Amino acid sequence: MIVSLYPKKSEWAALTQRPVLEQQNLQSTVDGVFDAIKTNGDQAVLSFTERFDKAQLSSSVVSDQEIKAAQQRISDELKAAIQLAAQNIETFHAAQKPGRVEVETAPGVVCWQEAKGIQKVGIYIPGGTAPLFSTVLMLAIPATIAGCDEIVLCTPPGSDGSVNPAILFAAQYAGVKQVYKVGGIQAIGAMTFGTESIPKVDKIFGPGNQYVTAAKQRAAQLGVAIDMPAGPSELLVMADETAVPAFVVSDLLSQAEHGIDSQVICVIKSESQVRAIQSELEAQLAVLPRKEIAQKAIANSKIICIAEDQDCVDFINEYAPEHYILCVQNEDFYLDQVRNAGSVFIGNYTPESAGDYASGTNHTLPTNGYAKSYSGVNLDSFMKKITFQRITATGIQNIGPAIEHMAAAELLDAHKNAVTVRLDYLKTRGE
Ligand code: HSO
Ligand code: ZN
Repeated sequence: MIVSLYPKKSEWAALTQRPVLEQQNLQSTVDGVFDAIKTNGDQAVLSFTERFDKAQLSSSVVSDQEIKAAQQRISDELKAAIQLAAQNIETFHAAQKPGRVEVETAPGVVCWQEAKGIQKVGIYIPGGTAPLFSTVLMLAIPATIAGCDEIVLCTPPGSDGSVNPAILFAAQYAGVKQVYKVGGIQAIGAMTFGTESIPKVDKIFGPGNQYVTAAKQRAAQLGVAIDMPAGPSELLVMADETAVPAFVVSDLLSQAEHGIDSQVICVIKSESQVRAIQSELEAQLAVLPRKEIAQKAIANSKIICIAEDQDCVDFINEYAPEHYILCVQNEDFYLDQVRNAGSVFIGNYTPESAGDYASGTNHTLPTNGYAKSYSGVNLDSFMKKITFQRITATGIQNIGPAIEHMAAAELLDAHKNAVTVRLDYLKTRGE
């Protein structure tokens, strides 16, 4: 890890930067795949699956038999763990249900707002080095609670054409009825245009590599909503002397093992903590199965020593971490001042893994500084709010003249007239 001792504020901009990945021009690849899917539907999808995932399939649909077979391939312990996690996720997201808001803003003018589930949502679950079946729960459970009519799940098959059984189990457990073996750009393209077998959706959720992210961006331009711009996982730990170094390091590594482009930051109050963290890091890294990956991420990662609490807080808000672990004595001060973070984990016994799997909060969170302006996925992400209004004769008499004046000032006479005809009508009836 890079160590930075008491950096000047002028150095913060560089310290809050994320590792920059070589960006190839992905957009032309995305366009090629999208065009083919738009014209040739399933046939194009299957041929891309053969080309990119090396799987020869006659259909992308995951059959009921495959889902049943998956149940048998998972241990009872894992099933029970998934069920516990699912319950907590369900409890926390169900509590987020918004109520109806109704107000009589002026006599005779009643306005109200109701939240409705987005009709069709798409969930993308990547394959790759770790099959993240926990993400199935994080996306499908809130979608169900929100009242989405259709949940479409796409995930890439292995070269033998099979899908990870835990992904299938989690999908089935969370109530997903449509699962397709399709990954990468072709999955996003299929959910954007719809094919003979894969439905077009209204909003696409889920993480993915650079190709998937570029495809989601193109989908957004084509009118399909997306959850947020996704990037590599990151974690910032704020630790004073009350933090246990072994815990701090275990958390740093838990995010570092996601990918070589992950980044972890440890902010400490005193340079006397550096040694303990570094030696703990060496010891824990040495025995980590995903050491190769974590090591590369750790090379991009930083220990930053900042003496004053206010400066620590300002730095953290500037970095805007996806995950923020707070392990300090004066936690109230820090909690009071938090402005930019995806999800906050407080105290020695709150590892970030808890939020990744089973405490109940969502793990789909804004990365790359987007925590300054985006929320993580939550129940609201699967809903839209519709406003309603009903205005009585008295109501239009109350607010009508103001509307007429404003419309005239905007030079929009037809707008004004829509009020005038009604007010005149009421006048002729003596009301
Ligand atoms: N930490 C990841 C989510 C995850 N971790 C899934 C393990 N499984 C999101 O930043
Ligand atoms: Zn994680």
